[in-house]
Amino acid sequence: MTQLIAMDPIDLTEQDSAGAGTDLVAGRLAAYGWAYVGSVPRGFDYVGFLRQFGDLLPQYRGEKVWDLKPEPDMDDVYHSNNTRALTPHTEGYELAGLPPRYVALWCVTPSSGPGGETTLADGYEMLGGLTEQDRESLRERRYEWHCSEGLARQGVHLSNSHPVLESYAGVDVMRYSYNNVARVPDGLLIPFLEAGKEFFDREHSSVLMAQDALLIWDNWRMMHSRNAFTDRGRHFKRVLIGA
Ligand SMILES: O=C(O)CCC(=O)C(=O)O
Ligand SMILES: [Fe+2]
Repeated sequence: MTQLIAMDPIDLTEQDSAGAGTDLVAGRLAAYGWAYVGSVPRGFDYVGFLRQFGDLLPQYRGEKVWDLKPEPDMDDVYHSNNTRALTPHTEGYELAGLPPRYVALWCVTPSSGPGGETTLADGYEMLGGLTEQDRESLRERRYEWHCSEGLARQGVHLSNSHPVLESYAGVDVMRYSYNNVARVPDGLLIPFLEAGKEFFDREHSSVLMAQDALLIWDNWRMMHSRNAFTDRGRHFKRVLIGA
C-alpha cells in the first residue's frame, strides 16, 4: 500500500504555485522517505527547486551537479558510471562527517531497453526489524567505510570510520554499504549487512526514470541501488543536499 502511494508520480505542471509543488515533495519525503516527480514544467529549474531542501554539496571533483552516465573502460569494476548492477547502499558513507541528507537524480536521457531501474527501500524499517541490543551496538561500534573500486581507479581515495547508526538533531542517520565497508567478523556487522541486503531484495521499490523526471530521497533513511542495463545513453544528473 505504502509503495503504491509513494510511487504515484507527482505532476508539477498541475500545481497552482511553485510552493505547492515543494510542499507535495516535502510531504512525500517525510511520509515515505522518497518522492518521484514524473512531470515538470517546461524549462524547469531543477537546481533552484532542490536548493529549497538544503545546500548542494560538492561531489567527487567538486562539482555540485554530477553526471551519472556510463564511462568508457569502467565495466570491469564496481562503479556507478557503468552499466552494471549496484548493491544496496546509502550515499556518502565514505565522507568525513555526516552523509548528505538528500540525494536527487533527474533524467536527461532515459534508459531504453531492459533494466536501469533505480531501486529504493526503507532503512528505518529494516532497522526496526533488529533487536534493540543490535541497534545499540550499531551506534557504538565504528567501521571503516571506503569509496568504490571505480572511484579509486580514477584517483578518488576516500575512507573514514563511522558507526552504522548515529543521531543528528534528533534524527537517525543510517549508513549502509553491502560491499564498501571493511567486513570485520565481530558477529554484528556481517549479519547486519546480510539482513540489509535480504530486506532490500524483498522490499525495494523500482523506479524507471522517465524523460525529465526527478527522484529525490532521504539518504539518512533510505537505501538505494540500481539494476543493470544495456543502453549506454542512459544519463542522469545528480545532486547531494546537505543537512
Ligand atoms: O544509476 C542509478 O540509478 C543510481 C546510481 C547511484 O547509486 C547514485 O547515483 O548514487
Ligand atoms: Fe548511490
